[in-house]
Amino acid sequence: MNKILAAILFFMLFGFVSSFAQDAECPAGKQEFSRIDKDRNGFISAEEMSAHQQDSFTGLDKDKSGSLDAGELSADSAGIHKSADKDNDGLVSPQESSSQFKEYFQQMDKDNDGQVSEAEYTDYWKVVQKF
Ligand SMILES: [Ca+2]
Ligand SMILES: [Ca+2]
Ligand SMILES: [Ca+2]
Repeated sequence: MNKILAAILFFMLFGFVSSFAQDAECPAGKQEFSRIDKDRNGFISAEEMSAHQQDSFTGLDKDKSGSLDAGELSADSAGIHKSADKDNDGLVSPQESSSQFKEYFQQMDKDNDGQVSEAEYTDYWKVVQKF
C-alpha cells in the first residue's frame, strides 16, 4: 500500500473525505481508469466494467463468504458499493454488486455509445465525490 492510499484511507475513516478529496489525488481517477481499461484502448467496455466489478467484489470479500458485510464495505475506499445493498439486509450479494456496477456504467456513459471514455469516467467521479 502506498503512502497516498494510506493517507486517503486514514482520512476516510475520520470522515474528512469531502474536504480532503479536493486537493488529494482522486482515488478513482486516472490510475483506476487504466486499471479497468484492460486492453488499453482508451475506453471501458461493459465487459471490462464487469471484470472490474468481480475483482473489487472478490478483493473486498475477505472472509470469502460470497457477500460483503458491513466491515468489508467500510474497507471499500472508493465507496463504490455504498448504495449497492438494494434489499437492505446489510449485505451486498454478487447480484447486487453486479447491478450496481451496471448502473454506474450507464450513468457514466453520457453519450450512450456503450463505452466509457476516460473523460466520462473522471467527470462522473468528480460529480460523485462532491456528495
Ligand atoms: Ca477497454
Ligand atoms: Ca443485500
Ligand atoms: Ca461513452
